[in-house]
Amino acid sequence: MAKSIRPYHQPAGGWGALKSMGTALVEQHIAVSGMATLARMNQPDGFDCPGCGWGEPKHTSRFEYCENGGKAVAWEATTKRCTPAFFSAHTVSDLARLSDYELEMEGRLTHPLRYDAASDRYQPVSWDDAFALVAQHLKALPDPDMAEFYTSGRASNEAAFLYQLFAREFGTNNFPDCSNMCHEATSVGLPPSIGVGKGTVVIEDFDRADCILIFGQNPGTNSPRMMTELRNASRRGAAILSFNPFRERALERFQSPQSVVEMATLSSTPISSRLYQVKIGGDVALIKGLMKCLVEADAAARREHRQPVLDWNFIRGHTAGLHALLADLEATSWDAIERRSGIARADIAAAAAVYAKADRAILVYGMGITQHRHGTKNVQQLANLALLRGNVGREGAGICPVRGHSNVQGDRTVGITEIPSDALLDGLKARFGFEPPRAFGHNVVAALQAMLRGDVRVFIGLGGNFAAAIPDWTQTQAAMRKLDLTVHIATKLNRSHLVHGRDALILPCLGRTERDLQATGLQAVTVEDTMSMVHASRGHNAPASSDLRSEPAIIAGMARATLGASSKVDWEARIADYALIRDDIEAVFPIFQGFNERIRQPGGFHLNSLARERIWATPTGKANFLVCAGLCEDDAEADDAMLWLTTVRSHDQYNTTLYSLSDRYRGVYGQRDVIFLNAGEMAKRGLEADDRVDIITLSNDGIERAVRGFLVVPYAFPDGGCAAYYPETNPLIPLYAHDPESFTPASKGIPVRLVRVAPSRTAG
Ligand SMILES: Nc1nc2c(c(=O)[nH]1)N[C@H]1C(S)=C(S)[C@@H](COP(=O)(O)OP(=O)(O)OC[C@H]3O[C@@H](n4cnc5c(=O)[nH]c(N)nc54)[C@H](O)[C@@H]3O)O[C@H]1N2
Ligand SMILES: Nc1nc2c(c(=O)[nH]1)N[C@H]1C(S)=C(S)[C@@H](COP(=O)(O)OP(=O)(O)OC[C@H]3O[C@@H](n4cnc5c(=O)[nH]c(N)nc54)[C@H](O)[C@@H]3O)O[C@H]1N2
Ligand SMILES: [Mo]
Repeated sequence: MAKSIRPYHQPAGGWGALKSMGTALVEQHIAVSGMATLARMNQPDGFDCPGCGWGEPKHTSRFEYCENGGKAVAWEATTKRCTPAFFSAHTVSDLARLSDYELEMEGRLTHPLRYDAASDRYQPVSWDDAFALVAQHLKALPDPDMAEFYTSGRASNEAAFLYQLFAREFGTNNFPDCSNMCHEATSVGLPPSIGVGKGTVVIEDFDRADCILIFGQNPGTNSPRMMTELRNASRRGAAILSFNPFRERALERFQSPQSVVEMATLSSTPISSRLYQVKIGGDVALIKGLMKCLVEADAAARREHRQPVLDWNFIRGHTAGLHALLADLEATSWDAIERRSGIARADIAAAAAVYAKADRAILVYGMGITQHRHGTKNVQQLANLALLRGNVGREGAGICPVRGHSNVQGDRTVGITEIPSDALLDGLKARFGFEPPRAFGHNVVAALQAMLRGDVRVFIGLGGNFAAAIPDWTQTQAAMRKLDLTVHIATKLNRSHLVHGRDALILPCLGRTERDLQATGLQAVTVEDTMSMVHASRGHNAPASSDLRSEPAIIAGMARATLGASSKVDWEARIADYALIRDDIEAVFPIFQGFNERIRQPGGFHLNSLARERIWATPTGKANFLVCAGLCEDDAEADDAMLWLTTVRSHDQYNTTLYSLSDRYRGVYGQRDVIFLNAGEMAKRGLEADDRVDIITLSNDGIERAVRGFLVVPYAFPDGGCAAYYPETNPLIPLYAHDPESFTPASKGIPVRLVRVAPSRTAG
């Protein structure tokens, strides 16, 4: 697609979405078979969409998929193959010059590969030799904590459980996880507040809510199936308010590809009643402003003997800490709130009035909230806002963190965590009879810090694209190259396979759309969505190559080779029949009681969340209002030229996977090296549309971090901020720029300055 910038004026969704999905199928050479595959997606007997973690309404509708789910399936079900012949034709240094887009467009990996330093090529290796190499390196470590076991959130519950079992029997709790870069602020922030680290709503709650607040989340792109709920809510007359620096198109107007009428008449549904363009990092200020309005309105209502605005029955019966919160709100000036949030007091008051009027409200949020140095504080202030009106543990109301990967939540539930509870470790010990390590392990930031210190020798990645997803590439990728062994269990070639250790393996696995045949027959796996619904997933496609193995089988192969005969786990039996793994999960985690039985119910089953029942598993036994001092100005240097940079996803990418170089809803075509900022900020810097700039981090450790030659795109964006795409801007994110509580990298709040590139450099 030719490079251009053309503002988009259509509603989101609609014919553009169908056309784009069709193009994705054709590009992967699967137009006809692709449609058959899609028909099985999210159906009772089919596979779970490998795209996002949004829930499905009971798996009933005939075509329960969306544009981007369709692209995720096309990406996996492609007929293109990346074979040993391809690797023998290219050195790894050559491959490193290809773009991320080109690497993945080579298609599905077909054969296990081992890096050969003499020829600088990946060469075929047998599965047994690959497992033996893993074992050799792991057994050579003086300390099991010198290995890192990374997980990306597509792994099934069965694969994730076996993976943590292997690593813990081997002797470490080092589980850096994609979730550490994603919703960790939720996992850390919500438990002290409401007693669970997950959301409290189920999908049916969206049918009953009067009001939906959406903070820092872009559903039209990243969880398009959520648009069905939002569209229905909007048509019922529910108020939808969005708080986002971008005017995301799908938050304004949506044409449902599943509505015959909208598609035929080219009509569409307005989504947000109002969109508030909050400044980058201004959410704590905004939320404190909203709470201040509620408290003021409540005082006025009580003076005038009208119905109170705060839910006093709930507050008195179920919460602790209100007085400290009130004192903090009192001490926060409107001046400071307006300055930091970028939203006028009158506008905040209008939003608060809508929220105050709603009997049942859902508070939705995404990466705009979690990926900040104050991500945990953001999450907790948002919970305060919900608690003030008793919007937790009631039908049609609740807190809804929208998870990313399709099973990232399940992976955590079944034990992928670097900070295991005693209950988890005791459960493993009781079931398997080995002594699991008790010391806490590494999250992503800690793993990278350990690599930089030289304290890590082996990295194993269960899916994902670690080297591209992490911050601070120049430093962190250099550290990865010094490892003794890197192992990637993957479906497609990506950057991480090229940023390799001295020894390196690529182990190709089955995808979710494919048949998984083991000794006792075809296997199903299970996943948990963002609403805590657990259900089975069965692939129907023929595997991309006869040399692929399933993720559980690869993990078992590594485990058997490493732990040998002394292992307490019968790995073969579990691979022959995954139902045995589910029995293990049930034995270790009592909430999975009746697991194998319950996944036979169509639509699966719900993992109970105590907060939904207003049982508060917190130290006070109550839901806690938690105070954060100030407005989270973070520690940016006072610098006039400074802008906050937020790194976001385009409409045509899945994390580090690029489906194309365009971003339809933001009007960007054929390119990704662009930076969005507003006319005022451009004028201040003497910039014009089409200028190119270097983006330079205001680092406080003396290391220069820059990306070069980005095209300036004027955009109605709040003052003081700019936006660019992830992962191209990951070199700008210092490893130290993370939330000190959850260790989430601050991908949505990096202080930068811009330097105009001399036209002579642009000309060529
Ligand atoms: N098609 C597709 N689907 C996906 C993914 C994908 O890449 N492609 N990724 C998956 C994964 S792993 C995840 S975690 C989710 C991510 O889904 P989202 O949470 O939607 O992630 P982002 O696009 O990174 O950013 C979300 C929004 O935050 C806004 N934002 C940026 N900074 C701020 C801020 O300071 N305050 C506020 N209030 N808003 C801000 C951005 O403008 C953007 O609209 O989607 C999942 N689904
Ligand atoms: N600057 C910045 N950085 C970010 C973010 C941001 O918003 N801004 N977002 C962060 C977030 S929210 C996340 S979740 C991480 C994502 O980090 P990761 O989860 O590590 O990255 P992905 O891009 O999702 O991984 C894509 C790769 O997964 C492999 N894969 C796909 N399907 C399968 C499968 O079924 N099995 C196996 N084994 N492999 C498979 C393919 O080889 C593919 O190349 O990035 C984080 N990094
Ligand atoms: Mo994510």
